Amino acid sequence: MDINLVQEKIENDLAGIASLQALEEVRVKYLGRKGLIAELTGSIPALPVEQRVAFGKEVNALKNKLLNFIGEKGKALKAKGGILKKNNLDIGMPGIARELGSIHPITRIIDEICTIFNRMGFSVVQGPEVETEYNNFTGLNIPLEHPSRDAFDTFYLKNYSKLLLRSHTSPVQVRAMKAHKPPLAIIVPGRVYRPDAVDASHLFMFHQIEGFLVDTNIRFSDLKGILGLFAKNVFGQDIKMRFRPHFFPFTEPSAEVDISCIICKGKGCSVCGRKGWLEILGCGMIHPNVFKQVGYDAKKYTGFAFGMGIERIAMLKYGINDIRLFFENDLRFLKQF
Ligand code: 2NL
Repeated sequence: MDINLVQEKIENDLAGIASLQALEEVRVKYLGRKGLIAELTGSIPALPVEQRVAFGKEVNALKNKLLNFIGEKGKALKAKGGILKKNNLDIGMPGIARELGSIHPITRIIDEICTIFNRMGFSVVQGPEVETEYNNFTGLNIPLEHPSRDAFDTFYLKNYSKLLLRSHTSPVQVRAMKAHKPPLAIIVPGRVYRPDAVDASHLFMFHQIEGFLVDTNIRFSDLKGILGLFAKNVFGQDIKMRFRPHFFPFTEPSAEVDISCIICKGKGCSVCGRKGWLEILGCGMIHPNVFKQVGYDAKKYTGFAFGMGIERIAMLKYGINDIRLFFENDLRFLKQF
């Protein structure tokens, strides 16, 4: 038997050992009572006399090498096990999977709409939810006798008769116009509050995005162009759009904007009430009285403004039929966005 070949084989065997159990198996295989070293020692008497001493020395050297290696390897493996034990670390245990959150559908729509207007040069501005009666109504040309000023339609703060929870985001725009001179292009997302009874299409709190643009020579056609780009970006390039005359105290002329129904493509279905059209927002040319309130020269400047309810846009876009779903924190609903 060639001792050198045996040694090579043993070295290969030992190299891959990673556990005390595997090491013990190798020890038995080579050093055990019926192991290789015992077999080699047993073969000595059968050798020619002149070879016995030299062969015996080689077997002995191999045995010592093995004992030495197994001893060292055993120490190393035990030390490694000790560290794992001390830190109470079980590297075989499955990890803790962290659940990923997702963006709330209302936040998602706000981000999307702000990005669209941002690309067209509008700045995003936010403002306080507790407002003055002046910023919420008077500055917007809403007359004293207007029903929206009634305590049934606006939350007034107890003991602060001039303060209220804003019923639309327009007061932020009044603030922006008072703070900056034209040209100005701004959109305002945020929460608004109205004392409505809660049902599938009403809440006492919801979200709006309003926008306006003021400069010299701004015309209704500019408004149509901007809103057309906006609606196509949100609802798809193939939608049609129509403007119906309407009335708002803060714009003149005013309009409500419909898009062709995204469900039935205008044929008429239950979502659009068989009309083929879905109302998405209100808009108009800013009333000269608003310009007067904020100190702009109404002869020099013109501008447009628009406002929309975010929940309504989200419900149309995602096919949601109950506004309450947005605020019930039911993960089965929220995880879909
Ligand atoms: C709607 C309609 C609208 C405005 C909001 C506005 C703001 C200023 C001046 C003039 Cl500071 N107008 N905002 C104008 C037209 C319509 O909202 O149905 N919103 C949900």
